[in-house]
Amino acid sequence: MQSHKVLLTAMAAAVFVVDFAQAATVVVIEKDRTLAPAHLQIAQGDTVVFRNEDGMPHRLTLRAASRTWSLDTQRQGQERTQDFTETGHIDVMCDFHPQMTMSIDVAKGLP
Ligand SMILES: [Cu+2]
Repeated sequence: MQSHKVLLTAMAAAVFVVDFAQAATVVVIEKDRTLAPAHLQIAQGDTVVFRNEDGMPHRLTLRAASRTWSLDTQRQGQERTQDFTETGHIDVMCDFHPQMTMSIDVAKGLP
């Protein structure tokens, strides 16, 4: 009985470690021609889901120091998922609505 209890404790500790190291997923909402939040601080390896809750299509372009790329056009209700594996600052803008901007800072992840 005692060894059973020790095993369960070890398993609980292992689950905690996995949870702690797991990358986070953050949702950015596109609504009323606005990206919210306007600024995001995430860690290396995190994922951002851009969700169009607007009544019009949007297409996001992301500019990092090393590259610029665009996500596929999003119609109402559609999502685009982006993983961020490199640290640094990224400016996000909608190609159709240039006033629609936000920024993301990717910090170094936990070792
Ligand atoms: Cu747009």
